[in-house]
Amino acid sequence: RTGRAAIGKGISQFSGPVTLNTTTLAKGKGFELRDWTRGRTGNMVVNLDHGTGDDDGKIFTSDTNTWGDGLNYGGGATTAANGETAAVDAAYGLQAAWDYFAKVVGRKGLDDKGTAVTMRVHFGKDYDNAFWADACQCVSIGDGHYFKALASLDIIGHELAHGYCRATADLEYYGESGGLNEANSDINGTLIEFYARGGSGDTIGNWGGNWTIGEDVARPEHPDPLRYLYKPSKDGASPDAWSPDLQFLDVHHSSGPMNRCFYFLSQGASPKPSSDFYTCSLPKGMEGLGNDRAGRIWNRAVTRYLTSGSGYKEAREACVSAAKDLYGAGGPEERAVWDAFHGISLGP
Ligand code: ASN
Ligand code: ZN
Repeated sequence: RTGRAAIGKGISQFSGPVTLNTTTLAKGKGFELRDWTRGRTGNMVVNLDHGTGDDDGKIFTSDTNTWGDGLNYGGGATTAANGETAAVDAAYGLQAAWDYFAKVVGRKGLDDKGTAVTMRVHFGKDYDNAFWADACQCVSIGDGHYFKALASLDIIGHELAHGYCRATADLEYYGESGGLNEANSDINGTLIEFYARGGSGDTIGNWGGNWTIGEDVARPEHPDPLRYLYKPSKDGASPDAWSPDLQFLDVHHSSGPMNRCFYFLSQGASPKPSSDFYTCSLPKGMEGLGNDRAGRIWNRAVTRYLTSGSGYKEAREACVSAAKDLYGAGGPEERAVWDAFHGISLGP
């Protein structure tokens, strides 16, 4: 181990001023973006400097332990601090996800063994995506072109949740299991955003969590989020309910019904249509459990019951079992699981 744990200050693009756990190097050598308080060998943020492939990148360093300027990186850094901004969001997002998994899901890192994770920023040129890779236990983040830098809390949470899924249910990335894999990432990405920002979820695009994915990285010329958990069909391609055709869709669309089911489980549904766009209606209506209970049920399903070939029907059984384990059979939690799945046309 090199250096000692230190506390730095960052100005992020998507979360304002943040505190970062960093490292003090030997005397006079400055600081680096390595977090010895999370990850057995220290979680790191590295600069790919537009590289791709297997490039390890260079860990971010600083003389002052102050990082970033909060401004979007527009295909080239305006200043050294501007080049650090995506690194600040990446470090902060990883901290938030790590703490969420510890406190809410009861896990030591993504694999429950505390294996360190690396965030790789400035991946490629104008790259409009971010992705998880198991081999390096790392997330790669593009600077974006159509989008802003792909470093918002929900997107980082989404990608890290792919690593968590790989270490647990390992849902195969096609057909219904692929839709559940994507939904697990959208659900946990959203829960991580709420964990870090708070809020009840009834504001869109404001400070505070929300039930959309990618709203922060959308540019004003085309401000739509990538996905809508509360009403997936708003993206023009995802279904709101389960059907046998689901298995043929792209996994980022077959995730829709599970996303909506989770929204119902947490936030409930009104029996009558409402003018509040976040309030979904179902003929029966239902009470929601809130993020804590809904998240525990979902994540117990993922860690204990779902397997690589599971589909939607297995997801319902898994969530019922998880609710019974955690809260007892026949209670409001088990009831809410049945109602939420009924809300996506799956079961009584
Ligand atoms: N950002 C995408 C995702 O995590 C990358 C991919 O297609 N795997 O779903
Ligand atoms: Zn994904």
